Amino acid sequence: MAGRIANEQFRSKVMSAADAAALIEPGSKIGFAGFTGSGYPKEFPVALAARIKEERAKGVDFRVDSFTGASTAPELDGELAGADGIGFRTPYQSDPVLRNKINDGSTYYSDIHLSHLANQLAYGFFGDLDYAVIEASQVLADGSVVPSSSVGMNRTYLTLAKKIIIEVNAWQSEDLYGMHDIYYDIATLPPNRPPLPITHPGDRIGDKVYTIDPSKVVAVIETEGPDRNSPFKPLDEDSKKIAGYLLDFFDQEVKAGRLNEHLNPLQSGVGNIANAVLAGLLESDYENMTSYTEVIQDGMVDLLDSGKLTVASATAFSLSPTYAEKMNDNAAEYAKKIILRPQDVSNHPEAIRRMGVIACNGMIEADIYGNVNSTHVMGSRMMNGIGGSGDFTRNAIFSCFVSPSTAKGGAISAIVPMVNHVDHTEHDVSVIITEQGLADLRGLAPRQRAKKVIENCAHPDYKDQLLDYFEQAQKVANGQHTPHDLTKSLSWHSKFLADGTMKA
Ligand code: 0RQ
Repeated sequence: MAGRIANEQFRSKVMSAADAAALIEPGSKIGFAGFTGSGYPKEFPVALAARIKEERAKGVDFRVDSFTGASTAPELDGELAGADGIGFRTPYQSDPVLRNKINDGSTYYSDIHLSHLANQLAYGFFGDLDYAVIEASQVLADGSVVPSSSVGMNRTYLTLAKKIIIEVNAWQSEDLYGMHDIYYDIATLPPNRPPLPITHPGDRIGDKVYTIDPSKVVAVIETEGPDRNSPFKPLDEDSKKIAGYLLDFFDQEVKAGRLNEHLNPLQSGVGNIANAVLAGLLESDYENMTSYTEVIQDGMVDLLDSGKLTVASATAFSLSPTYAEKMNDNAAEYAKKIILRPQDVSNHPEAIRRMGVIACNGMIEADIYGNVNSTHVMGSRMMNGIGGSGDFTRNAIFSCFVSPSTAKGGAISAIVPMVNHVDHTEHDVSVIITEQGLADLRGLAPRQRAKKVIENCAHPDYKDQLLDYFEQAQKVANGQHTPHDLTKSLSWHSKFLADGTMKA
């Protein structure tokens, strides 16, 4: 392990996770590394959760404010939430224990676009950051810090925090060195920020390492735990159908001359449908594709291996355990084709708009007019968060949303009269796809969209009910642009809460 910490000043700070956790004061604001289950600190949060429980047993109300890159893992969000230790949390999360704390009201959660957080922290909207707790794959002799399997918010946390704690994880490959691209000029606040000089997903514009102030380092912890990602489910028929419709849509766009035969850089969300789309691309005739996205999942690694994808830019891995091992074993090779960037660069609207990225993300529900809800269940309950979906959706050349047409065994329709929460407005959504079909909403007015969404995307069990609503809305609305019956527009959700089904 000595080889992983080549700098004497850092080596002199090596201590146990419990000793490092003892440094933290109640109410501290901590910026943690971690993005979609990769590159998060493995031991410090567990030790901090243990300390919080001990202090609480003595009557001390001990909570911290937790900032991350995006979702993390049971050792971080799960442990700290389980100890009732998180007072405030931002941005994206997906841990079931934390989700419960947010929904029972014991943790405040602020759901921020992933590309916005660095700016907002720098402006001081969240107060001063006390600690950065970051995972590294090694510390070089000159004191520069080599990132591990995610970059996320780390550059910002290391720069803004008063004190730094580093976990150096020997499970992460040393060959990750060279894969990262840490761009610092973006931290220059407007109006003096220079243009983002990315014109191709493969462009490298920054450093391979984090440069930090060594006097801020108060603890270094040696770890060797793996990233905790779950395996993908085998591809089901609905996911394959949805992927098929999307690929047909790409073919249509190529024929129409709006895309060339390499497609534009692809952004693909997380989850099984996104993985099915990537598997579909592997079988397709498309060659020399590129990706400008947020996370690299298994399907993207397969595309890189096949040579069909030439380069992938992201901020983190979101790999199954088998693929994470494969990445570690071959990191030097993959570093030639994969670039991991800070999330304010991977998700930057300027680059997404300039390169005409094609965005494809999951949704909870869409309404007949094309508004999309990615985050809320029945109006009030948080699922995960908006993540990077908004960064990509508004700025992409085409923004696609995918979902099965029903949830909870058919008791919920994913196509509703009015979404119970809006994350992506009708102005930003180009295409909606369910296993029933694809609705291309481009160039259509709201009432034209409604017919297409109901006809092409709704489940047969809900089609008549939606048509009835649409007809009734046109009769009673106070205008015919986006007709709604305000006494009924959210009645499907309240019916589900009362009766356990949206079916009339
Ligand atoms: O819940 O597991 O309890 O049954 O939502 O649904 O169908 O498995 O879909 O895993 O792709 O997630 C929008 C949540 C979809 C995700 C969302 C319930 C359903 C199930 C999951 P159960 P599925 P997915 C880049 C892009 C926002 C962030 C984003 C997401 C659970 O895609 O978080 O896009 N997106 N980031 O039963 C009630 C409905 C429902 C519903 C599904 N209409 N009502 N519950 N569910 N539809 C990546 C990052 O930013 C990191």
